[in-house]
This record gives sequence, structure tokens and C-alpha cells, in this order.
Amino acid sequence: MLKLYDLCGKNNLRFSPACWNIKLCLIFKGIPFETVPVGFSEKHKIAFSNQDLVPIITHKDGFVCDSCNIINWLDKNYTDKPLFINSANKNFSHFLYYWTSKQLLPELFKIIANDIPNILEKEDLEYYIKTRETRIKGPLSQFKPFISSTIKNFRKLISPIRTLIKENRYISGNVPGLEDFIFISNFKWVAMCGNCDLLDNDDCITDWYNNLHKTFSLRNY
Ligand SMILES: N[C@@H](CCC(=O)N[C@@H](CS)C(=O)NCC(=O)O)C(=O)O
Repeated sequence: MLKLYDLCGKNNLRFSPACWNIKLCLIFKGIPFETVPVGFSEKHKIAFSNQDLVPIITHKDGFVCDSCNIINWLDKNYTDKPLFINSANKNFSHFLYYWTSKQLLPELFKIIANDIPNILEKEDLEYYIKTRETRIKGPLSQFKPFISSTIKNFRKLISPIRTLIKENRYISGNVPGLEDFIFISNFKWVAMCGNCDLLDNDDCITDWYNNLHKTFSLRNY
């Protein structure tokens, strides 16, 4: 069976947005998989991959790391229910992936940076604080005064997606697909780590999120 190496916090909490994206792809394609929990400080568990990030998939012939490589590999090896339907959807999902990783996740980080310690312990907590404070060249607390304005800006930033969901029900069109799986990973990250109201209750993105959750029976694995 495929194994997904998945970032893990306290109480077996799975919070990696990139791993959530891959989990959605696996569930959508109906591929059986199990997850291997990896704490921030447990790099020895993924040393076989010669790099230090998840997601990683292991299969009978080896392993694949990095979300984009994994998605390509899944479509090539499991041809039922393709994630890439045509070149337009391939291009748009690439755009969403880069927008998410380069712009949306860094904004969301400012919102939940100070909540993430609550879901970590011991060496994982030390690792998180050390690596992230080095990355942002200062204390995590610098984001605290701006949390509500960052949430407001984030809601504006994702307006184009709101329009697509209003028009089509899903980002991929009238049925859920890869574009939805990429975008929902943002919200899974905040839902698992944070305790803020990222979206208004009457936002159509809230309905979209709840709907996908139900459709794919998402749980904490
Ligand atoms: N480009 C990579 C990004 C992977 C990535 O940043 N993974 C994070 C979790 S979402 C990670 O493994 N972090 C561990 C660390 O910071 O040590 C992908 O999409 O697969």
C-alpha cells in the first residue's frame, strides 16, 4: 500500500497544507494509503529521501517527494479519475499551487504563527520556533498586532476564487477537482493550527469548504 509521510503535531494532529492536498488527491482517486507521522524534529524518518520536507509517497518501487512530482506520479500510475484533465486545468492548477505556496500560505502564516506552538511539543516546538524566527528574522510575536487586518486582507485577496465558486460551485467547475484540493489545503492548515475565524459564516467559501469536507469524509489522518 502507498505510504504518505505526513507532518504531525501533538496528539497526532496532521497540519501540513501540502500533505492535505495530496490526501485529497488520493481520496479522490480512490487509492488506498496509510500515513506515516513525521514530527518537525524527526528528519531521520525521511532521511531515505535525501531531502527534509514532506509530503513524500513511498511505493513498491521507490519514493516520490514534492507535491507537484507526486501529483504527476499519481496520474501516471493511477489513470482512473485523472487530476489533470486537459492542459487548461493543468496550467490553472499550477498557477493555484504557486499562488498558494508563494503568496497565500505566507499570509496565513502571519495569522497562525503564534497558534502553531499550541499544537507542538518538546523538540518539535523548539525546532519550529528556531527555524521560523530565523526565517522571518525576528520574533513570531511581531505578527500579533496585525492578525485581524491580515485576515481582512486575506479575505479580499481570495475574491477571484469566491467569484468562481459562486458561478460554478467548485474551483474546478461543476465537480470538485485538483484546483479545489490545492485551495482547500490553505484552510485545512488554519483549521488544524489556528483558532481564528478566517472566513465569515456567510462566505460562499465557507459552504464550499464544508461541502468538500463532507464529500471526501475528511478527518484527521
Ligand atoms: N514544495 C514542497 C513544499 C513542501 C513543504 O514545505 N513541506 C513542509 C510541510 S507543508 C515541511 O515539510 N516542513 C518541514 C520543515 O519545515 O522542516 C511541496 O509542495 O511538496
